[in-house]
Amino acid sequence: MPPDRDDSPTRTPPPASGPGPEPAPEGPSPADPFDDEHGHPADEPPAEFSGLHLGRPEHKAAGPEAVYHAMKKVSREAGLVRGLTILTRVNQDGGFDCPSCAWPDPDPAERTRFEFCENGAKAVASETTTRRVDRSFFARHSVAELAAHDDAWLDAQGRLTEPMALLPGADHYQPISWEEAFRLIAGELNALATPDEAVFYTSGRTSNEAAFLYQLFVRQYGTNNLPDCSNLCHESSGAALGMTLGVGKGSVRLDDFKQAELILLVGQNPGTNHPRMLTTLEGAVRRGAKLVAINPLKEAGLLAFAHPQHVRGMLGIPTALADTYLQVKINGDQALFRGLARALFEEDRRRGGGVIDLAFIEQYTAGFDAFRDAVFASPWAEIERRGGIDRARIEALARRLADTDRIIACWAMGLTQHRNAVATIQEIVNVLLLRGAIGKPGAGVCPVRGHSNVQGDRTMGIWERMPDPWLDRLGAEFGFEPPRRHGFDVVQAIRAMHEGRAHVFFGLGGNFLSASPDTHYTAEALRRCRLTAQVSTKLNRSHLVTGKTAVILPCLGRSERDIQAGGEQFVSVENSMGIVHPSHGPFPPASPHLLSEPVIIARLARAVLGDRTTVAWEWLVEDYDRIREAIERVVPGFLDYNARVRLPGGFPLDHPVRDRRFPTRDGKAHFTASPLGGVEPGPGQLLLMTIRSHDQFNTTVYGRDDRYRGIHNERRVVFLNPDDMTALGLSERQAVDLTGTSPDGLGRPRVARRFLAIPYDIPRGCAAAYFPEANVLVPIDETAEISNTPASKSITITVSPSAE
Ligand SMILES: Nc1nc2c(c(=O)[nH]1)N[C@H]1C(S)=C(S)[C@@H](COP(=O)(O)OP(=O)(O)OC[C@H]3O[C@@H](n4cnc5c(=O)[nH]c(N)nc54)[C@H](O)[C@@H]3O)O[C@H]1N2
Ligand SMILES: Nc1nc2c(c(=O)[nH]1)N[C@H]1C(S)=C(S)[C@@H](COP(=O)(O)OP(=O)(O)OC[C@H]3O[C@@H](n4cnc5c(=O)[nH]c(N)nc54)[C@H](O)[C@@H]3O)O[C@H]1N2
Ligand SMILES: [Mo]
Repeated sequence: MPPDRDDSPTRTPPPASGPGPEPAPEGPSPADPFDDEHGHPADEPPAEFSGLHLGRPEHKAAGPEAVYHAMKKVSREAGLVRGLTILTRVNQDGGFDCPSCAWPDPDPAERTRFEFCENGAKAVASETTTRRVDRSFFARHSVAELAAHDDAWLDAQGRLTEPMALLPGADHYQPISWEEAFRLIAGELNALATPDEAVFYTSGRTSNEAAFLYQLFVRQYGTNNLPDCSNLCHESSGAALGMTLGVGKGSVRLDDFKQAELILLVGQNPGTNHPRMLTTLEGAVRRGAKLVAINPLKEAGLLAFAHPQHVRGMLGIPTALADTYLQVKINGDQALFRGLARALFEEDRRRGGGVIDLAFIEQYTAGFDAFRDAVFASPWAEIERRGGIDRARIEALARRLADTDRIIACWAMGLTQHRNAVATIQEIVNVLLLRGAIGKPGAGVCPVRGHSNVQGDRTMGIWERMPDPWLDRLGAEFGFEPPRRHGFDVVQAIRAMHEGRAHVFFGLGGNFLSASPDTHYTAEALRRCRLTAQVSTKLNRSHLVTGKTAVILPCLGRSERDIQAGGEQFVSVENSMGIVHPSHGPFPPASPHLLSEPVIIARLARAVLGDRTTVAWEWLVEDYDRIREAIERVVPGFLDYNARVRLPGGFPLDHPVRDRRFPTRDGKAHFTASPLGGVEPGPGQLLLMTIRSHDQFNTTVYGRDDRYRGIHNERRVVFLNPDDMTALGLSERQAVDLTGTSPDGLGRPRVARRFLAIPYDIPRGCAAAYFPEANVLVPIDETAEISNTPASKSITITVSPSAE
C-alpha cells in the first residue's frame, strides 16, 4: 500500500491562484538546448515544479464536486450566465454535439435538460472562452517566447481570431488575409514534385461535411496521404474488428446496455474520459448487470458513481460499479483473455459441454480448431506471468462468463496502444465468440471512441487506405480518377517529412506535434517542411514548432452559428455507436473573421486546383444539404441523408454484425490464433503507460489537477509501485528522470527529465505518466503490429534520481 497521504492543505499548500492565464515573462525566453528560430518541443521541464499537493485517490466519480469543478471552469472562461446558457444547448435536439468524447446521447425522450458531464463542460468552456488570441497578441509575443510556455498556458490565452502567417526568418506571426493565405498554401502545394509530398492530417472533431469535402479535395489534388488521429487511437480496434468480424466499428448500441448481464471494462477510464458512460453503467447495475474492471489502476470511475443530477448523487451517495477488479499488468490483457479462453474450455470439459457455444461456432465462425490449439499451447505459468493475475481469479471470472449469455466488452486506449494491440483485441473477440456473445441483444464489442466525430471522419473517407469500391464511387460522383496508391499514416508521415519525402504539412484540427510520438524527432520532421498550415480554434504547440513558413487558419467551433448564402447551416457527426445526428451551433462566432471548416476547404480547393477541379466548390458550401446529397451517393448507408439526419435523435448506420452477418471474405466471424506477445521489461526496467489526467482533453491541458487520482497542481509526476520505489531507493516526491531503453529518433538518449515520484497502487514493474509530457519517451519505431499505432502504453524505461 502507498504510505499515508496528507490530505490537509497545510503540508504542501496549493497556490491560491489556479492555472489560469499568467502574465508573459519579461524579456527573452530561457535558454534551451533545442531552441531555434521557431520554438522548441513540449517536453522541456519548466524551471520549477508547480507545487504538488498530494491527496488520497478517490473511490467514486462525480458527485457534487463534479458540478462545482465544471461550473468553476465555465464561469471563469465563458462567464457564469452565458456559460450556463451555452451548456443547456449541449447534446439537445436542435443544439450542438458536445466537442468532448463520442459517447452517444440517450434517446431524445430520455434526455434531461443537462446532457453533459464535468469534462464536457470543460471542453465547451474552453471553446466558448471570452479570451482572444488576436493580432495584437501575436505582435506582443514572439514565437520563441510563446514556446517557452506550457500547454495549459497556451490554451488559456483564448480563441484564434484571424488568419496569421509566420514568414521565413520572421520571429512573430503576422496577420494575413484569407485570400493571401490560400494563395500562399496553393503556391507551396503546386510547387511540389508530386502530390505525395504533401501530408493532410485530420483530428476527430471535424464534421462529416467538412471531412467529406477535405478527402475529396486531397484526392483531387492527387494523394491518399490522409493520416488522422485515429492512427494514434483506435486504429488497432478497427484493424482487429475488421479482420475478425468484418466491420471495424463497435457492434452494440445504448439499448444493449439495458439488456447486458455482464459488462467487461478493459483499459479504459470512463470517469475521466467518457463520464456520460457512467450514467449508462449505473443504469445497468441498478438493473442487475455486473461490471468487471480490468485495469492496472483502480480508477475512481470504475469503482463507483454518484450521479450529479440525481438526488442521491447530489448528496454524494454513490452506486457501486465494478464488483470485480483485476489489476492486470500493463500489456497483460492478451495473456489474461487467453487465460479466460483456456478456463472456458476446461470448464466446458468439467461440465460436459454447454460452455463453448458450439452451435454458434459451427454456423458462424472459422478458425476454431487452430485457436483451440493455440489456447492449449499457452501454459498457465506464462499466462499468469504475463498478465499478473493468478489462475484462480481467471477461472472464477471464466465461470461467470460461462453462466452468462449476454456479455459486452468495452475498451479504449489501454488496449490499442501496445505492440500486440491488434492481437489483444482479437483475443477479446475470441472469448466473445466462444460464448456466442456477438450479434444478439445485450452482447457484443464496444470500442469506446475518443474524439466526438472520429468515427464519422473515417466513414467519410478520411483514411490513407480507403478500399477501391469506395474510391470508385467517389470518382464516379465527381468525374475524376482518385489516386489508388495507399497514403501515409501518422507514423509514416512523420518519417516522410523527416527524410525529405514530404515537404508540406496541412492539419485540419488537432495538435500533431504534441499528439505524436518521439517529440524531438517529430519536431525536427515538422521543421524540415517548407510549409506547415493548420485549421484551428485554439493556439497550441504545433503552431510554434513549424516549417519554414507557417499559417494558422482559424475556424468556427461547434457551438457557433454558421451562416452561408443558403441560410443558417448545421453539420452532422457519428457517435461511437454509429448513430448519425445533427450539430447546430447557436451562438455568435468568436470573431467575425472566422470561416467554417467546409468553407475553408472549399476555398483552399479552389485556390489549389483552379480550373483543374471537377467540383463546384463554392456552390456546395452555400448549402450543406448539397454536400450531404453528394455524401448520400458516395457513402453506403446514407440514403435519404438530409431527411433522416433531421429526425429526432438522427439515424443509425447499418451494422451487419448485429444480425450475425459477417462481411469478411468468407462471410464468417474469425477466431485468431496469435502467439502471446508484447513487451516484458528486463531487470531494472519498468513498463510505462502514458495516460490522461482528469484536467485535459488530449493535448489541451485545462489545469494541473488529476482529482480522482489525488494529484493536485502538478503534471510532471510518475506513478510507481511502492515496492519498486523501495527497490530503486526512491522516496515519495523525489525528482526522477525517466530514460527510454533505446536512443531517440535522432540517436540521442531518450530522457524525460524531472518527474516527481508518486507511490501508487499499480502492479509491480509498471509505471504511469501523463501524455503529452512523456511523449518524448514513445519511440517512433515501436508501433502496434498491423495497425502501426505508436505503443504509447508499452514503453520500457528506467527510473533514476534526477541530477540537480
Ligand atoms: N476529458 C477527456 N475526455 C476524453 C479525452 C481526454 O483527453 N479528456 N480524450 C478522448 C480520446 S481522443 C480518447 S481516445 C479517449 C481515451 O480514453 P481512455 O482510453 O480512457 O484514456 P487514457 O487516459 O489513455 O486511459 C487509458 C486507461 O487504460 C488503462 N491502461 C493503460 N494500459 C493498460 C493496459 O495495458 N491494460 C489495461 N487493461 N489497461 C491499461 C489506464 O490505467 C487508463 O485507465 O477519451 C476521449 N475523451
Ligand atoms: N503518448 C500518448 N500520445 C497520444 C495518446 C496517448 O494516450 N498517449 N493518445 C492519442 C490519441 S487517442 C489521440 S485521439 C491523439 C489526439 O490528437 P489530436 O486530435 O491531434 O489532438 P487534440 O489535442 O485533440 O487537438 C487539439 C487542438 O484541436 C484544435 N481544435 C479544437 N476544436 C477544433 C475544431 O472544432 N476544429 C478545428 N479545426 N480545430 C479544433 C485546437 O486548436 C486544439 O489545440 O493523441 C494521441 N497521442
Ligand atoms: Mo483518441
